[in-house]
Amino acid sequence: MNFKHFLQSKACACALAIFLSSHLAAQSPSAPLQAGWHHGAFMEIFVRSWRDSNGDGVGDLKGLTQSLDHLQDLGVKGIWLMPITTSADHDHGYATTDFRNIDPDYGSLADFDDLIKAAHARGIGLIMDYVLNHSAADHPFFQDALRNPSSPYRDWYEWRQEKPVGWDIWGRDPWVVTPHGSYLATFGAPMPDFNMRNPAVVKYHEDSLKFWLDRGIDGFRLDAVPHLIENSAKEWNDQPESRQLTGHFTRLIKSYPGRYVVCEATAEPKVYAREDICGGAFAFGLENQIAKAAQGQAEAIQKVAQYYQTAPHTLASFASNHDQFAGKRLWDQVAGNQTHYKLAAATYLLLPGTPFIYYGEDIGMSGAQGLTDDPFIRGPYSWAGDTQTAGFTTGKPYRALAVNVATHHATLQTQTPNSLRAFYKDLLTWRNARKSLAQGTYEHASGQNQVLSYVRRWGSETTWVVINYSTQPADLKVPAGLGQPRLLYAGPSSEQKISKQGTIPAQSVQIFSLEP
Ligand SMILES: [Ca+2]
Ligand SMILES: [Ca+2]
Repeated sequence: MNFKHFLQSKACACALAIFLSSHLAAQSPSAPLQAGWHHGAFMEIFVRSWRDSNGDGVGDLKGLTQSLDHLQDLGVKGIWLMPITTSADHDHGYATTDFRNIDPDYGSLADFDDLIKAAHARGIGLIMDYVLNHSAADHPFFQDALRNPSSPYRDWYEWRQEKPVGWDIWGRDPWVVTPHGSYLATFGAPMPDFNMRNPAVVKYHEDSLKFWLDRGIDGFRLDAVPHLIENSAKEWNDQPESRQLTGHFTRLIKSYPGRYVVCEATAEPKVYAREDICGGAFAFGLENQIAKAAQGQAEAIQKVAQYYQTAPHTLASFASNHDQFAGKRLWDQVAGNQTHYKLAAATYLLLPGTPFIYYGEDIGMSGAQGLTDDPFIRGPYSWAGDTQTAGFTTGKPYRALAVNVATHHATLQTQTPNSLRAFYKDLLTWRNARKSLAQGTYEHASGQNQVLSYVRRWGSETTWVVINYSTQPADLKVPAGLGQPRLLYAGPSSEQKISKQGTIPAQSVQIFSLEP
């Protein structure tokens, strides 16, 4: 009998029940989630483009809350929300104007509380972007510092009376000249860098993180952490002080039970995945190999096979994200080839590392019509085939819809056997069912002859994954001494049965249990 049944069966023990349930709620605000929940797949969601609940053409938190069943059905265990705090950019949200409030376009704090509760009820954890390095130039603190050199907030930012010389960050001078001195803006004039050596700024961020943790958020995606502290014109990227400070914030977040941190650290993700810095970091560099491997490129298949032999398993793998430097949407990377698309998905969903599926990737969504750069990959989610609204809004979508909205949308994808979404769902079902796939070892990895194969073990459970990227069948070579293979799954399509004993069909995925 579990605890819930005990309470239900003992009506006369209601006083005890009330005491225990309130006590438990106070002790562990993240109790609704299973331990290790963050080893399940996440979806990265850009709320502005996910679902509009009120017809203003802009996605919002209520729209997300109303569509959680769609995510639960897919099998995701976590959601990464791109910034939902009040911002000056009215788009991506990384130019924060209030670190402790919800962007009015997205709703209210009450909507946020409802979202957390509804997500937890479905076993889904929620992490949100938090931007440590900078605020918006429109933030009241910066505006005060800009206008008044004796402002108490002047030392919250990086001001110099004389503009420093010799700086070059990604081909640009990061110092912005004003009538009262120059300020540092690594990501451009609208986003001034905080002075992260100022204890008052660190305390402010600590209190802001606690503000969200106390509301029940399950963790954070920490933005641009190698840029927290700069030392000189030549020593600005990934300084030791930035690593130390990131570790400080991670420890604060993880002082709350069950919380998860994943960092954006593009140059050195393996370092930032260390427990003393972030614990989790996006596997930048691997994403470039995934689509290439899916298209059968032998060198990329070998690189994928080798990656987690040395990389920490706490890294977070992905095929694309909201930044164009990480590549176009997967659909555009593989030029709409659905076989390649499925092989790319299998490549990262079954490996170690926490998979982060970019919203729309589950339905084969393409880039947005007529747009370029980041907006191209941040279009409204295609809920239905309506070429005016995509089912995203009852009004006019704020941004152009996906090029392939008529053919690739959630309604059709959920109804169609062998759809891309059905394939994602199959693989997540196996990942969720087998702890060896979610958290196990990575052994016997091989990437020879366009076949990727490896073994994952957790306790007595052993899983063998084989992916054949070639257009020809390949021989199966069972790893010696690990038991007899029993086929659990063969795909991507149901037509792809094992052609004959001891071979794997062309361009297919097979998952085996290895048993004594
Ligand atoms: Ca709206
Ligand atoms: Ca900085």
